Amino acid sequence: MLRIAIQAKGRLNEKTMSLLADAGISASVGSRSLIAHAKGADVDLLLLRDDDIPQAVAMGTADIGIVGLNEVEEKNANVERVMDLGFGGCRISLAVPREADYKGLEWFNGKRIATSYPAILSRFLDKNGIKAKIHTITGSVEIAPAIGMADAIFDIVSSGGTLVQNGLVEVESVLESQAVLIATPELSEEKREELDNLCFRFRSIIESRGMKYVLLNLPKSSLDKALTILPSMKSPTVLHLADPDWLSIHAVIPESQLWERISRLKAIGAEDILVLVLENIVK
Ligand code: PRT
Ligand code: ZN
Repeated sequence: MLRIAIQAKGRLNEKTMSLLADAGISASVGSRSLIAHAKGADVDLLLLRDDDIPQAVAMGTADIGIVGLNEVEEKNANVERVMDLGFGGCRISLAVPREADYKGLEWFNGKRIATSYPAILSRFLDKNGIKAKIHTITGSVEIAPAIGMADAIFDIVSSGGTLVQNGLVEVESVLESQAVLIATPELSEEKREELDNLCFRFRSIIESRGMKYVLLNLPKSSLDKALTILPSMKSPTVLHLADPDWLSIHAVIPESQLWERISRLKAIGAEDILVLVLENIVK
């Protein structure tokens, strides 16, 4: 049985639960419970604050965990980084007041920087030979310069909207983060097998995200042109129809290219185009 530590509530909770559900692991989680047994899989979910997940996994309290890479790096936890999960994307950056005369990292010498990520920041400053004073605060880091608590901040940035609202400008991105799957360093052979199985499911789910399955009918004479338009995992599937002049084509297309490709296919005579949601790509 695998015990998986996940964020109890917060930004990563919903996407984590939906990834687990797509992989066949669902649990009804009561608002106060710390542990839940999953339905349909031999798995326990341990519901924690994200800050506590790296250590819980490092200590073996949980076998594996899903958490932002930023937390893993901050806690410097002794865990194996098993795979990137493709959600919860953000970066941790240094930002300074808009009016600052910023020309480069040396600006930070002698300055006070507010952050909830002192370990990552201090490693970065040391590496670059910058001597600054780190103020560790939890929550609302972005208001520190305006209230005179700090000269700059080091915080998570996603869209950048929070920085703009607080009159700050991002000057240095230090760590690119996303949700990652981590594992305790000494998994038993049996648990390693369960983990491999889970990774296999996660990979197929992640790969299929953003992909569409497209079926269409095409005049036989347009096949060569269609093959140059259609990307696919190997090459598109081409089937004969009862009408000898027509073919049925099946292909997997990234969502971002879908409409552009479809309009080019229509231009060469494609008809009856069906676009289907792809649940899994199993390789
Ligand atoms: O209660 P618990 O301790 O578990 O949660 P938490 O409050 O510490 O973390 P939570 O739920 O806010 O975030 C969990 C994880 O989501 C983080 O550790 C990151 O890995 C990831 N993540 C992704 C983010 C963001 N995007 C994000 N935008 N975490 C925080 N933010 C905040 C940021 O702190 C800043 O205040 O959003 C603001 C910036 O957003 P933009 O879009 O305005 O730039
Ligand atoms: Zn937290």
